[in-house]
Amino acid sequence: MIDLSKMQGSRVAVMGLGLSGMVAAEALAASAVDVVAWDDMSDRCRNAEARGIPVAPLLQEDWSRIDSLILSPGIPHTYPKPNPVAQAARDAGVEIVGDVELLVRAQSSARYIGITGTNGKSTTTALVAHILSESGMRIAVGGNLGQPALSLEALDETGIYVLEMSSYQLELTPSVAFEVAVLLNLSPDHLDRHGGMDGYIAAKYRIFEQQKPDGIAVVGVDDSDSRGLFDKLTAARTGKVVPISSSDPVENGVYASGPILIDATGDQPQEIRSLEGIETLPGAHNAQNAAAAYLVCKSVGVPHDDIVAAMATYPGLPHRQQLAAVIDGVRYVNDSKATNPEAAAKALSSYDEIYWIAGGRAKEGPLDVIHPFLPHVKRAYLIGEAADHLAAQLADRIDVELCGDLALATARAAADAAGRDAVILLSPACASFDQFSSFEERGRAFCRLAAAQPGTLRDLRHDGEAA
Ligand code: UMA
Repeated sequence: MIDLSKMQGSRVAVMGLGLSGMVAAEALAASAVDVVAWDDMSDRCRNAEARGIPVAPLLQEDWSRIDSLILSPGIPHTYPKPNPVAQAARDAGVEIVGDVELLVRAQSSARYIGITGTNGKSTTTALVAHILSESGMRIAVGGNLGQPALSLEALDETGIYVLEMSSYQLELTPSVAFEVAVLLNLSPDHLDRHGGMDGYIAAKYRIFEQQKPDGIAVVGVDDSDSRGLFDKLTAARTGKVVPISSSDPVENGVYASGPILIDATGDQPQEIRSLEGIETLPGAHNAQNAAAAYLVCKSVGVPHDDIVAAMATYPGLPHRQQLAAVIDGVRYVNDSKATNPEAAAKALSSYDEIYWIAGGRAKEGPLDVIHPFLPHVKRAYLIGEAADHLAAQLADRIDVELCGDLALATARAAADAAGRDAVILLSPACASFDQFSSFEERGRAFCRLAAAQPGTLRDLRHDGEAA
């Protein structure tokens, strides 16, 4: 846990006692900072009190006595409308920051790598962390990935924080100067929180805003919004802005030609390696993730050969195209993290013969991003609130079956795929909250259902494939 004793003498309010807020409140209390915390869920307040954290309704506080509000990333402070506590802080001129900002202020001599983008940021963050630690560097990895920033180990100038940064967190981290900052891609997501696409892009742009002149910006150029941001950044600064692409050659950048990664940052384009056979990095989108990870690791001094070797041993992340089970040759792939159509399209592009389980609570994003990959789909098994809506959009293109829940969908897909060289893919293109508490719970349920299907289960532990 990070020592925040530099903040002693100030009075700090913490709003939101979920994963990140609870750790922030604990770190402040443990550092003898005058802290007061609140959550609108009473059990979270009770939990905090049991841990020795002072709890009180923040709306009743005297805001003239408070120096900072530490706001959880999931709590709105602008759109669709500010949470009343955030509004009270703003009215009183109190700064509103997040837990990552406190980390950066406390560990000011450490090095920072930041990774954002609509899709692929968790994989890229985990891949960078894997390569850096395999090469012997001292690192700590977290942020939006799940490990709250203030629960990480304290690092000095010999260590690197590798942080996945959401648009929410970027808005609450005004002073971070990333040595290397990555923006992978942009597609509509969280638009309600940013007042539309322009606000979302502006939040993502913040990852570059405090970079020093020698900071490196790595930017995906495969979608028009990211390309626009690349052009803006190139025009706005003298530092290095390096493009990456999963599909087209880019000058002075890194790109993929099929599964082969190519480094074109030098005089002559050089082959880095092929990603073929690395089961934890399937599909063109992972080529973009690997291109970004290569550039990040090269920029902080990891030798080329070490990067190439470590990519092959990347263990993968649960719920992101995770190979959950193989039964009589049929592969069950858990991609529960694909909560929007854009993310599901990436998984659908990665396999040839797919029995696709989709549905849940519908999110933003047009379904037509999926259309190019529907020829890979033998049949779709639709679940949850969005099932009828998805069926209406897909039925004239592919075979669909309304299954209601995940158990029936998995059983129906297993029966249809039996005896084929096929993938049963849970890539829902929807949020999980209609039937599960989180995408993780949905993914775990799918893994259990997969392993329970009839047939001979291959032991993945000996392959190192399952997370
Ligand atoms: N709350 C209130 N009043 C409100 C709204 C919320 O009191 O009006 C309380 C809730 O009761 C809850 C807390 O605030 O206790 C919510 O906190 P939070 O939603 O910010 O969630 P945390 O548990 O702190 O998790 C956060 C990130 N969550 C979000 O950004 C929504 C996690 O990212 C992150 O892993 C974690 O910090 C550790 O850094 C998750 C996420 O969904 C994975 N991120 C979004 C995404 O990836 O798309 C951005």
